[in-house]
Amino acid sequence: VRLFVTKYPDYRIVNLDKLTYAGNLANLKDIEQAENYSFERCDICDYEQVLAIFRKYRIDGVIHLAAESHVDRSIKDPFTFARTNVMGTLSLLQAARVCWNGDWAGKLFYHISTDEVYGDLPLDRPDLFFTEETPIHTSSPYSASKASADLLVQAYHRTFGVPVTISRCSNNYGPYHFPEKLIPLMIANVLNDKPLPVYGDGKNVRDWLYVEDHCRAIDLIIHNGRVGEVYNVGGHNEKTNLEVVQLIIAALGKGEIKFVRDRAGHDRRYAIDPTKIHNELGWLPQTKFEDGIQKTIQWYLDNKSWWENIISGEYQKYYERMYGNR
Ligand code: TDX
Repeated sequence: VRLFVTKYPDYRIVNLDKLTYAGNLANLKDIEQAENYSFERCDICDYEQVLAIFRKYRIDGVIHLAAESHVDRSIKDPFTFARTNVMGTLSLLQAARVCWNGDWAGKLFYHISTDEVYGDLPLDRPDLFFTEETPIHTSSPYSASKASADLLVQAYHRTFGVPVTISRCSNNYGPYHFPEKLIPLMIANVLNDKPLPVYGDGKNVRDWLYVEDHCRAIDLIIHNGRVGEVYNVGGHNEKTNLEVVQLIIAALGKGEIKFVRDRAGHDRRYAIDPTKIHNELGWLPQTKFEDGIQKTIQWYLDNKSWWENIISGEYQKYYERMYGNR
C-alpha cells in the first residue's frame, strides 16, 4: 500500500482490511492522509460488503494479499484459515467477476500466493528448486488453504475469463513484520531476554526475501506480467533457521537458543527458482540478506513501542498457548 500510494499519485488505492489480530492501522500512519488513499474495514468473506466497495470505488484492479498467514495458528485453528483464505478469495473473485461483467479491458485480479503451495524439498537435494510447473502439494492447513485459493483464481480465469495473475513468493522479512514469525519473534525475544525457541533441530531451510524486493516484484507483475500466468518470486537466499537465529544473536550481542518440540508436518526446505520473473520482467532482488537483516534489526530497535504494544496485548495469550508447554 505504501509503495503504490507514494509511487502512483494518479491511482486511487483502497486498502480493504478486517483488522484482525495482525492488522494495525499504525503501520500506515505516514500515508493515511494521502489524497489517493482510502481505508475500508471489511471482512473479505462478507460478499455483499465486498461488492458494495467494488461499486463505490469502481475498482478495476485487485492485489489480493488478505490472508491468515501463520502456519502454527493454522494447526490450532484450521477453520479460520479455510474461511478467510478459501471463502474470502472466492468472495473477492465473484465480486470482480460480477462487477467487471465481461468487460475485462484494463482489469486485473492479482493473487498473492506463496511458495508453500509446492510443499517442501528434501535437504539432501540442493539441486532441486520450485518452478512454476512444480505440482501443488501442500503440508499444513495454511498451505492447503492458500493452494485452494490459488486454484480458485485459476478456475475463475479459465471458466469465466477473469483476467488474473498469480505470484508465489518465498519467506519475507523486514519492518512491520508481525512478531509471531521467526525473525521478528527472535529479535523481540533477544531484546526481552527471553529464550529463542528453535523448532526441532533448526536445520529447516527457508529462502528469505526482503519485503521491499517482494513489493517491487508485485509492482512489475501487476503492470507487465502476462495475464493467466504464475510468477515465482525468490532471491536464491537459503538459510537454515539456526543460521538466521545465530545471525540475530551475533548482531545483538546476546541471546540463548532453546530447542523446542518441532512443528507438526514441518516443511524441510523451500527454494524458489525465479528464472521466469527475471527473464520476462527483469526482476532481481536488490537487498542482500546480510544488509536486510541489519536494517530489520535496526528497525525493531528503533520501533520498540510498536512491537511492545503488540506483545503486551492479545498476542501474549497466544504466545502462552503456543509455547507454554513446548
Ligand atoms: O518460534 C519459531 N521457531 C522456529 O523454529 C517460529 C515462529 C518459527 N520457527 C521455524 C519454522 C520455520 O521453519 O522458522 C521457520 C520460519 O517460520 P515462520 O516464520 O512461521 O514462516 P514459515 O512457516 O516458513 O511460513 C512463512 O513463509 C511462507 C509465512 O508465515 C507464510 O505466510 C508464507 O506463505
